[in-house]
Amino acid sequence: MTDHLVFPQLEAEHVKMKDKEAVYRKISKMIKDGKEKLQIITDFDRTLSKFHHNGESTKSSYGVYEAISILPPEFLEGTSQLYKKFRAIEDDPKMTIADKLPHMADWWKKSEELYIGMPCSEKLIEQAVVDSNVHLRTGSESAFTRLNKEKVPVLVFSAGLGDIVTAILKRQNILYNNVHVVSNFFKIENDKIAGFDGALIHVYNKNQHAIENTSYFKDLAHHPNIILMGDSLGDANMNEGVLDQGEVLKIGFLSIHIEEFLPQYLEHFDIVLLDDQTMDVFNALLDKIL
Ligand code: MG7
Ligand code: MG
Repeated sequence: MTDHLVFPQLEAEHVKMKDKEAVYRKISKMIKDGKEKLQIITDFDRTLSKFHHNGESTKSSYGVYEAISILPPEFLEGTSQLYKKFRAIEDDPKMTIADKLPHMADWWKKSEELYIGMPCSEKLIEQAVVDSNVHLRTGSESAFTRLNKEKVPVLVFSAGLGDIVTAILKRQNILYNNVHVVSNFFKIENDKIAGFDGALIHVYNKNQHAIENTSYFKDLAHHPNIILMGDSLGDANMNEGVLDQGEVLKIGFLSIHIEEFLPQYLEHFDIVLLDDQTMDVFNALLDKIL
């Protein structure tokens, strides 16, 4: 029964739940089923990475590439104008997902047009990651190390730049072989970006893409229990491609326009963490399940 389960981390003031009973019930079942039945699906930008660090907002994987100093001014000017226009829409608490969707598709498409022809090599990406100083949430590394040790599959599902995401995970020494990255990877020809491999993943089509990419989930049919983590409302559906789902526990990180967004986040996520730049709740869950 759920009343035996003690979870001080869930009782903290910044932890919000629409249905606490249901959360405790799901966790109890996940503990009972154990690590063999578990898989993790997580977003990257502002989920595995921090939303802010020392008062500054953390660069997204796109932002890491755009900080490369040798890029032509037209590219920097173009991407920065797109960012100004579209980031405001992405973060607008008054617009619905349906209102935002065409704008986000537009942003990713216009951005791709600017990226085509830009330089790219493994060395350039590595250097960009070193220079960018992206901070992962406190406890991300230790969580990944434990998940690897216990052989729990982890899907990093990102609408950002796959080459950058992969390079960051590699640099942090957490690109273990239980970690799989689904994202926008560059098509590279003669050290130049020729476009992206496959259809673009943006913030609000992660559900469709999950379904299209079923070979990953097919192999994981024996891992029906899912802990999902994201910072965008669009992340809440990343589990849609999973066949035969068991318990699904969704954790949402909310760090801006908190009051305005909270009701929507409570509808989409089981647990909402307000301005929490750590993986403490996730690690506490792993303490119990692994
Ligand atoms: N994001 C999405 N796009 C861009 C872009 O072209 N430039 C920059 N700097 N950021 C971008 O992981 C997805 C996140 O990446 C950002 C097309 C969005 O804010 C999105 O949440
Ligand atoms: Mg994100």
